[in-house]
Amino acid sequence: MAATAAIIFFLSAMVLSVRAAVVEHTFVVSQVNMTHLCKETLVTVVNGQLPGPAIEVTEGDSVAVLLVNKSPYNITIHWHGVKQWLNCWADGVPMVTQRPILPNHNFTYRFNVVGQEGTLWWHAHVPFLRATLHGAVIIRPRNGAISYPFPKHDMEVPIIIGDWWQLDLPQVDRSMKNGSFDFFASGSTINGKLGDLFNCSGVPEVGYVLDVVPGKTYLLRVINAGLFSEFYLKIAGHKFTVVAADANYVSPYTTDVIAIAPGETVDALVVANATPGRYYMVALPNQAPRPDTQTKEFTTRGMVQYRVNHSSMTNGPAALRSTRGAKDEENDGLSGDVALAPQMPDEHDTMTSFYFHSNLTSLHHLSVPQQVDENLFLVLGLGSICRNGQQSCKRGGNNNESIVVATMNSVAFQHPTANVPLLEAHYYHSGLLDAVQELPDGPPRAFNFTDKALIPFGPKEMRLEPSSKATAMRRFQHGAVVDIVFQSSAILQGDSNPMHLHGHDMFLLAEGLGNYNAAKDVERYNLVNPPVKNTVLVPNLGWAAVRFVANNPGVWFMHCHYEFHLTMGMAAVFIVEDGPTVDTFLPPPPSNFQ
Ligand SMILES: *[C@@H]1O[C@H](CO)[C@@H](O)[C@H](O)[C@H]1NC(C)=O
Ligand SMILES: *[C@@H]1O[C@H](CO)[C@@H](O)[C@H](O)[C@H]1NC(C)=O
Ligand SMILES: *[C@@H]1O[C@H](CO)[C@@H](O)[C@H](O)[C@H]1NC(C)=O
Ligand SMILES: *[C@@H]1O[C@H](CO)[C@@H](O)[C@H](O)[C@H]1NC(C)=O
Ligand SMILES: *[C@@H]1O[C@H](CO)[C@@H](O)[C@H](O)[C@H]1NC(C)=O
Ligand SMILES: *[C@@H]1O[C@H](CO)[C@@H](O)[C@H](O)[C@H]1NC(C)=O
Ligand SMILES: *[C@@H]1O[C@H](CO)[C@@H](O)[C@H](O)[C@H]1NC(C)=O
Ligand SMILES: *[C@@H]1O[C@H](CO)[C@@H](O)[C@H](O)[C@H]1NC(C)=O
Ligand SMILES: *[C@@H]1O[C@H](CO)[C@@H](O)[C@H](O)[C@H]1NC(C)=O
Ligand SMILES: [Cu+2]
Repeated sequence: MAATAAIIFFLSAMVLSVRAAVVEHTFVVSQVNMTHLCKETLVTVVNGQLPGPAIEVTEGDSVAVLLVNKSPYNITIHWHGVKQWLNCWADGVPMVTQRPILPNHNFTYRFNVVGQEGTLWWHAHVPFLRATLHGAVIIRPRNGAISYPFPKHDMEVPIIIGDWWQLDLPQVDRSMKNGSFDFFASGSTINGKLGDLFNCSGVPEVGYVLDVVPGKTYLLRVINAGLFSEFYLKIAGHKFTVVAADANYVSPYTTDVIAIAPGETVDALVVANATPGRYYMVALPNQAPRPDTQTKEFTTRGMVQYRVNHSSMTNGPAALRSTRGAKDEENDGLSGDVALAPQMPDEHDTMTSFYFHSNLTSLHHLSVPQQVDENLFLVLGLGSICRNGQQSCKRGGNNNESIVVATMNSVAFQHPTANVPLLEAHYYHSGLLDAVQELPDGPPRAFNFTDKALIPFGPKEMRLEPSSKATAMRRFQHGAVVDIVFQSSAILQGDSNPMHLHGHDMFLLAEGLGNYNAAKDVERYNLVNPPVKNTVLVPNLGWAAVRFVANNPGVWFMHCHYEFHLTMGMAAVFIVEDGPTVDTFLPPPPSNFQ
């Protein structure tokens, strides 16, 4: 009894101390030279690291990050998936929620992490610079290991999939906004390392190595920080048990492949139960098949390496700690062995991703609101606008007269150009937002959204190209229940679209291939245990239906997490009005706002 009481006392003391915790970081953004593929490249990073530092918190903690900008660029940091309850000011979208942090200036982000557990991440919300400005946000339950709703794990490992770019990224952004698109990364990475599928002058690149101890269980916190691609992740000889996605628990789902789109996170357990040896961990980008334009994409790989259990070696924390970099003297006997490679899906296999995503369900039954207040049908695709504000022009890829843009319901987002951030204009009722265009409820015209004949330039798609450009917004009453059907279309391309909503999670009610058809698809909605996501992958030539409750007052960005789509305009702003009570009102800006 006494012992139990002591333990309970100890736990509650721990909870109390945990509740009070403020996790502090200083992020110095600067440019450093890094050399890969025999080429020195100037990259913008936090604290000299790529990926940047992980923020590790316990649910309920507060976070304070002092951002010191020693780069030549305007910077903001977005805490991707963090709900920012009544704290839209800290959401980090330039000119939407805050003025950017100018070179040689600094700013402190303060926010609480409440009601979320699992893996999220942070990244610059500056076009393309997030390629090198990102890191993990790890949220552990308050009561430690006993609170995880899945078998105990021995070790946690972030697995961040990314790209290696050798281009001037802000210039890539400007070019894409001006209608040219031939820009590609030079490689893919796992935890910043390209791996031995890349070499220059015959010298292979260093790869990420995860040292494992036989019999131990590893929780992989997988993040796709890439700009352009969905990825398939596999480890030869091992299975994953997916336990969470976007910091929401899912029913344990055993699979040998993880499919992950930019902006998504997946937590998966891996048991080191194979014959001790070396196993490749491979990340393969996938893309829609022809007639879609094929982009230059790269597979990357790292290694899972078993430690031999010599009697002289301890099996304790020291062995568990080292997960980075091969320590060959402790791996004797294995380094010469041939490593096993996994059989990867085809790069054009989009079904494996569709099945992975549509098989996820929430771990628990949820109370999904049944009464819907607002319905949006958002058709995602490309289009074009005339150069220099002309009324009519040649379409069909005529780069001299028109610019190809990415749209929702044929509106491309005009990134705000006023000198007051939208959130500030909203908060002070400045009138700036009165004149802005509303995001339309549906597309301007109906067509066969997923007709593959629309992909190549031609008379059929050309009729559908004309689009407009506006800082499109949508207002929601506080507490409104909103249904959105996202429909990927085939205009000029048949890409999938990872749609990300700031400040709210979404119930993913259903998804399907082809054109959404309310008459039969509403019946398929999962209102019992739908997965809860901040980023919903809308399948290529298919649709996804989501529901969310607009209860977090503020001005929230909603956009595709493919960087080229975002830059080209696949974005909008959701304004959630204040509610009637104190705890439903957006408080005034923090004191460190200009
Ligand atoms: C990067 O390398 C270039 C060329 O070697 C050099 O001129 C520049 O000063 C370096 N920049 C930094 C930040 O180290
Ligand atoms: C940085 O932001 C300031 C103020 O918003 C703006 O005047 C300036 O043009 C921006 N600079 C760049 C390089 O975008
Ligand atoms: C942050 O900016 C303030 C005001 O410009 C300055 O006083 C302070 O020294 C800066 N801090 C750092 C760490 O750069
Ligand atoms: C280096 O890369 C080239 C081209 O991808 C490939 O053909 C070659 O086998 C690689 N060499 C090594 C040693 O990995
Ligand atoms: C490794 O060795 C330790 C002590 O030498 C032993 O307790 C442990 O069970 C061994 N582990 C495995 C997986 O063989
Ligand atoms: C996932 O869903 C698809 C389609 O419903 C099904 O055919 C497949 O077997 C499922 N895969 C797993 C691993 O459950
Ligand atoms: C655009 O203009 C350039 C130079 O005038 C010309 O060479 C090119 O053919 C034009 N492109 C198209 C698609 O009309
Ligand atoms: C934008 O594209 C047009 C047509 O290709 C080109 O003439 C113009 O120089 C470009 N402008 C910029 C700023 O790149
Ligand atoms: C739409 O296009 C697809 C693919 O080209 C075709 O299979 C389908 O029958 C079309 N649907 C309608 C309603 O025309
Ligand atoms: Cu998109």
